[in-house]
Amino acid sequence: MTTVTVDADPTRSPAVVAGVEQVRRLRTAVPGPVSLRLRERRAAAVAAGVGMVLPAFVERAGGAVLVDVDGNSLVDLGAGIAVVNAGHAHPRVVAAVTEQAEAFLHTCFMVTPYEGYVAVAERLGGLVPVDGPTRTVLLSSGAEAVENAVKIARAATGRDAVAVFDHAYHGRTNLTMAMTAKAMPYKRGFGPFAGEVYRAPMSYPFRDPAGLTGEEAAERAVRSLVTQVGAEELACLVIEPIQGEGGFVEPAPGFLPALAAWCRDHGVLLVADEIQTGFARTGDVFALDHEGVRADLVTVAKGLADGMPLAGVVGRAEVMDAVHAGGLGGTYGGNPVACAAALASADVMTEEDLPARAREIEAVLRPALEAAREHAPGIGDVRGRGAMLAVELVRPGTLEPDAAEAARVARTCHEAGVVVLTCGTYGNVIRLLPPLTIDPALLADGTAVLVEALTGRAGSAA
Ligand code: PLZ
Repeated sequence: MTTVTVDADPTRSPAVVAGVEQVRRLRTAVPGPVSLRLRERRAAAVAAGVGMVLPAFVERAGGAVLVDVDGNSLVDLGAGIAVVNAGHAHPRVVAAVTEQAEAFLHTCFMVTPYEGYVAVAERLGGLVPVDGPTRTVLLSSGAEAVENAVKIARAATGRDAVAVFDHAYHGRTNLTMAMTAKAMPYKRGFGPFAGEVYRAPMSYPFRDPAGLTGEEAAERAVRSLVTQVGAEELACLVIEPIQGEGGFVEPAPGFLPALAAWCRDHGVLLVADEIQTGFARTGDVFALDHEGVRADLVTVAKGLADGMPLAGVVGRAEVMDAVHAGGLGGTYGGNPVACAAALASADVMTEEDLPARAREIEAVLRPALEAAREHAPGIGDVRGRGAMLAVELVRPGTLEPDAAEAARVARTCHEAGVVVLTCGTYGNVIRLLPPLTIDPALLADGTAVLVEALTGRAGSAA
């Protein structure tokens, strides 16, 4: 079997993170024979409803490299869907997890508390785009955080209705399915859904009429909500500052500030779902920071704990504390091992200046994607911020989504050992979410593979 090792700078030995060389190396086809056997076992034992992007079974991971069971080293430009922002198995995070696991694994914070949970709440209070004193509840998944944000907003306002947006993704539980826009695969057959959810048009510059400003798009959204339900019925407006699963839709400048102002004027709580955008991903600690917007409540998960399951709602103290004692919680919420990971993650984010790393990634990736347009007329749009970038693929010269082309590009990358994800209401968006600590040579290599997949020609990264 041939071994292909790709190092953009062969004069230099590759960086090593958590014992894993930061190179792409293919020893077999991807997926290889051992993965294919595991895929058969998976099919016979795991529910068919659980999706799979790339059936290469992982044995080890470090930095931005996944090593599979066939010995292939894959470049990870997905970070487990924007989770391992500090990189796979960051030594600080692993050490914190190990130390806590040796001390104790669980008590249930609602039964007998521990300092880690409190420390995470303190830390989050200093990070989130919320004015004044904050309070935090910790949970285990993003969907659970969104559910709790709605509970809190209803309790604090005495109102029922929830505003969400076209293309929104907020989770797979019953309420969050209702809040999520896309039927397939998230909703079809799973209703009836929770009520009192109203959907407004999003600012989507690529698909909006040319010249529609963020303020005008916000007016359009508000008009729709007022027509459907009326401001006085709305407990909260829930929005991803840059939409994730829905297609990395970045609203026009001015959209979020205008919505925030309208919410403030009408007693509607602004809930920023920063589950995918949070923790340095977009080049700021949170995506709302970009325009200086402040929320009443922020939902966090994913990058919060770099791979340990941890989520939370952080919000203005008087809003959070409107809930009666015992009204919030869960057996595992704020698990001590996950809290230890979160504290180490926050240290890494600050000490390694991950927001700056995200901006550096953008400085490499965006020009490469823009340059690819010349040879890939199907690239309708290049968008996103920081290390959350995407290309939207269309039939050349139209707005007609080309999901088949997105699937082809993703498959080509996967076969070459580069993990990329697709997204979008129409399934026609290739999204890039590399670990923020990705080795520059590895990023250059992964970018070159992607550009070649998009254009059909070999090219350099920049
Ligand atoms: N809100 C903005 O991105 C999770 C979902 C993958 P959970 N996104 C990845 C899939 O197909 O299930 C997400 C998100 C935003 C909420 C969630 C939900 O977070 O931790 O998956 O529940």
